[in-house]
Amino acid sequence: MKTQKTQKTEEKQSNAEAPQTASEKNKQEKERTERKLQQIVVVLLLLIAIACKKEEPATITLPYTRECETADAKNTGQVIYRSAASGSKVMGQFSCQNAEPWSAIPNGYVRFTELNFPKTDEELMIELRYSKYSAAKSWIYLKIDGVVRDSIMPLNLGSWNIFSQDTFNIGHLVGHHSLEFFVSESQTYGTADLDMFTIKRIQED
Ligand SMILES: [Ca+2]
Repeated sequence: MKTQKTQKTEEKQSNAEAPQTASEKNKQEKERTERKLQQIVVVLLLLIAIACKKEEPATITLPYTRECETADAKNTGQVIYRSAASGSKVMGQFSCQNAEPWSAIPNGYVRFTELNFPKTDEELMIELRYSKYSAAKSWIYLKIDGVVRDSIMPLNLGSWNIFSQDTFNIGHLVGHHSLEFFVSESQTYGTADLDMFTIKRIQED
C-alpha cells in the first residue's frame, strides 16, 4: 500500500509530465504542418516545371521540304507572290530594304528554329530553290545553330520568276537544331528570292 508521501510524489511527477506532453503535441503538430507545407511546395514546383517545359517539336521525316516564306524568324525580306514559285510565294527581297531604292541591308537572315532531325548515319544536304535577277554577286551562307556550315553563290537567272536550286552540305545532324540562311554583304534589290528548301540524305540526290 502506498504511503501518503509516495502518493504525493507520484502526483507531483504526473503534474510535471502534463505540460511536457502538451509541448510535444505542439511540436508534432508543427512538424506535421511543416511537412504538409513542404509537400505543397514540391507539388507547386513540379506543376511550374511541367508548365514551363517546352514541347519538343516532332521529328522531321526525310526528305523534308519547307517553304521559305514560313520562316520562324527574320530581320529582312517579305512574303511576295511569284506565280512560278512553290506555293506561289517566296521570301523575297532577301537582305534589302522593302521599299525604294531597295538598298542592300547587310547581315540579313531568315531562320527556321523548329527542326528536329531524325537519327541517321548518313550525311545530309539542303537543297535551296531560289530566283535572282541581278548581275551582282553575294554569297548565301547556311548557318546551323549560329555557325556557318556551307555557302552558295546564287546565279543571275534573268527574272525573279525563274527558279534554280543549289545545295549546302551539312554532314551529320541529329536532334533539335536551328537553320539560317544568311548574307553578310548584300546588294541592291536583295541577294535572291528564297522559295523553298529540302533537307535530304546525300544518297537520295
Ligand atoms: Ca515558296
